[in-house]
Amino acid sequence: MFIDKVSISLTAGRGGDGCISFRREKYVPYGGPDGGNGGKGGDIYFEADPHKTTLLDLSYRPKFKAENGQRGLPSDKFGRYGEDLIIKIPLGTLVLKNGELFVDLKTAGERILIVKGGRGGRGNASFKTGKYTAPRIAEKGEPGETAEINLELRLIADIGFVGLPNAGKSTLLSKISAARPKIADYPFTTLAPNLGVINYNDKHFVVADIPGIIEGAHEGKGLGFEFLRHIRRTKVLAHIIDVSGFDGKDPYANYKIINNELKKYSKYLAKKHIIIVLNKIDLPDSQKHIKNFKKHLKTKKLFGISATTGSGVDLLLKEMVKMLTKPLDFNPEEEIETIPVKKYIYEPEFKVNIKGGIFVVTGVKIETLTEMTKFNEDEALRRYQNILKKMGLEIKLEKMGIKSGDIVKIGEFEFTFEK
Ligand SMILES: Nc1nc2c(ncn2[C@@H]2O[C@H](COP(=O)(O)OP(=O)(O)OP(=O)(O)O)[C@@H](O)[C@H]2O)c(=O)[nH]1
Ligand SMILES: [Mg+2]
Repeated sequence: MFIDKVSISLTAGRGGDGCISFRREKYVPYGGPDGGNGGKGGDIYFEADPHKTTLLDLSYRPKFKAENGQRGLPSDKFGRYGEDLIIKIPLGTLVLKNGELFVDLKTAGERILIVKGGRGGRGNASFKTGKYTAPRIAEKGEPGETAEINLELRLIADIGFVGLPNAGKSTLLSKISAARPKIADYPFTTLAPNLGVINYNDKHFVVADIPGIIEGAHEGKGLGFEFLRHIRRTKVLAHIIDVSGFDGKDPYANYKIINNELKKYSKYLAKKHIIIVLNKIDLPDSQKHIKNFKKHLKTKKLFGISATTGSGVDLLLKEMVKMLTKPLDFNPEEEIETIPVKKYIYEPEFKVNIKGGIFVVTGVKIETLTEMTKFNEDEALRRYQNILKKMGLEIKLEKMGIKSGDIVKIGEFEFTFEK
């Protein structure tokens, strides 16, 4: 099965907690602090794998989590790092992170950090200062970053085949490459894109054969526009037209139908180099239709071929190579219009909203600090309060009219406010 769109959620590993411990040595009455830091949580990466052609396996597993870091240990031992997780995705996959375009993986083996593992909490050894020689304080590990990811595959090909169903697109692909797509005498034989590699006179290029489109595709008729995104990166389109006249329709009318649909899909498709291929010239009525076609399109080069017998195919391949070297007046890679533009929004360190009498505080920094504090330890609590004070939370709450006994909520934690 071919799957080209999936949503998954990622959670990087949480950092390990810091350790509180004091050295115990023979004949030394009070050893110094020796609690080690927790290990960092595992990161999650995406890697572009040229051997993958579908997102199918990811659609079975919507949630991924990297390993947590381990807690710090006495004798200044650091906790072990959580293992990173590397998820392989097909070349040509657009990665949207929390709704915004994050990266477009186009190079084989390219590896990108998507969510970062949490920092390990500091152990009490690292809180030691000159006047503070025996700290009983350690941090909890930082939570791993999380993200909602949408993946959208856009195959990487140089030439795209377009045309009505049954025009002979898959037959042509099988003639010029080692690909063996399904071919049959009824429309919509091809239900998912096929890729084929072509070697011609020491030139290599990739062709994408996509399902046929029909009149009204822009309104969702037939298979609609679903697969056209796979030819958006291509430089050249080969428009395959059946000139046997078998469907009772005039091939030139069919040509105009497809052109019209392509324009409705994107103004860029019509700006690519287009090769017009008149197929099935081995069939008796074809010459009549070709003549008619030429009358309408005097200025354009036309390539008459038979995908079955192979006649005319060599000239067509030559033209394909020529068109691939000809520059386009736009970059097809820049044509990714449907993707929302990244917005940079200034965010204050924290925000306070009153909800049902509760003072709800939000903000990444303040929530992370809260997550990492061990509230059952006096020193940790004191440090936490000091930092909040420095950030100006107390002043802000007082301005908003907080009174002793009111409830303050930060992340998952709730406190009773006391002056
Ligand atoms: N006589 C003749 N028949 C052809 C030629 N090319 C393709 N056909 C036949 O036309 C039919 C449709 O061919 P396909 O290659 O499946 O057409 P397609 O464009 O891929 O069709 P969809 O996948 O439905 O979009 C098959 O029965 C082919 O054998 C040709 O050059 N000559
Ligand atoms: Mg086909």
